[in-house]
Amino acid sequence: MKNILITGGAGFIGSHVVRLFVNKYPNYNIINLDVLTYAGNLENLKDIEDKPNYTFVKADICDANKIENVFSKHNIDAVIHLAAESHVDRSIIDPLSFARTNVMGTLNLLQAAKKYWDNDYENKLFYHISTDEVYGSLTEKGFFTEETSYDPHSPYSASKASSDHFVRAYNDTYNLPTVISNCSNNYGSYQFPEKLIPLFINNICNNKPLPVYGKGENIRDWLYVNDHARAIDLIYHKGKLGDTYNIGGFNEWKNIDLIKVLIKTVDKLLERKEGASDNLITYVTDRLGHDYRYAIDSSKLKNELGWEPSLQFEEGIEKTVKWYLNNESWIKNVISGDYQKYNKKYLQKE
Ligand code: NAD
Ligand code: TDX
Repeated sequence: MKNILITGGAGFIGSHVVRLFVNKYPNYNIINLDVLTYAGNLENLKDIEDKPNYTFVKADICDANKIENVFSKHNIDAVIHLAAESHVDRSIIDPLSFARTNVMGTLNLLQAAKKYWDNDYENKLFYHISTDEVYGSLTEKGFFTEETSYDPHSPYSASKASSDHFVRAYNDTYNLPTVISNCSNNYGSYQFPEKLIPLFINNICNNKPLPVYGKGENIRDWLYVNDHARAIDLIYHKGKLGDTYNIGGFNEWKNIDLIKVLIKTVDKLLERKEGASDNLITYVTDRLGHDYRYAIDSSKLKNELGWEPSLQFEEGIEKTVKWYLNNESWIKNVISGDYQKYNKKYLQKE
């Protein structure tokens, strides 16, 4: 049995990674460590919570003593680190909590791994999950490769860049076996409805305004969350120690064009007249320091490890919209805050 600590497993991407590992690898013990911030929802993992190879631990990655205890109690062999404050708009309002969790929290985990593994690094791995935003912003041309210099602009991306640097420093300085991946924007089920896609799907359903920042001309590169989880599985098992892998779908969309696809898809599935929701588009003040364009070159991951996205965007978006329409109670619980009751109920059961 291998004991893998996955941090942030109650969040959007983490829940997909936990589910994939628990179901695919019955010989791995998956320890999901999450402090359950506003973004952590144990309901996301309802279908696997009773599996024998799954354990949930409520803990803050900034609590060094607790993290050390978790390493020794569960005899941790590997870490897949996703826990983070992840929303750019929140980082503009409250940069300090991003530094605390994303920088200090990551450092705590690195320290615990270094101390607990104590130079016996055979079959050990610290896998850090990061973002394409660390590379900054592109103009019309070019892509982020693994060699692109870091140039973060928001407090969120600056904190993620800092955590990436610390992970590399532990590899360079102490030989800690690490690997990093930097992924583009994810979409899919269980995403907290503060991010563009779930927020807008919900607003279209409920005839609420769609707040488009600036002129809606910023460009993002979108990847289906299950394809990110598949890439993490592959990099965890086959990635070269000390290396970085970019993950992206070569799938760039101008925000306003993506929003039109969302409107069309929701209206079609709700059997509304074509164009019925177009008037919901509302241009609002731009995000401060809004990065213009992200675009990932993921050819290293394709050429070295054979990964490719499994879904075309139109198919992924339709699946995603259908999921939110079929899981109205999930989204209602998240918006009303009632999902916290599920978290409490689950913790009482523990
Ligand atoms: P999310 O906000 O949905 O989930 C984050 C999870 O981390 C939550 O469950 C939260 O409770 C937990 N958490 C936060 N602070 C914690 C702390 N101090 N201790 C323990 N747990 C804590 O985020 P996400 O979108 O799933 O992103 C996961 C990771 O992937 C992040 O590191 C993010 O930077 C990275 N990433 C996200 C995207 C994206 O498009 N969402 C793209 C690339 C990379
Ligand atoms: O209400 C909105 N209106 C709007 O125009 C929101 C929430 C967003 N936007 C724009 C801003 C961005 O250009 O849509 C684009 C996408 O916004 P977000 O969903 O907030 O994502 P982004 O800022 O691109 O960051 C995401 O991708 C990289 C994740 O939140 C990060 O965690 C990840 O690292």
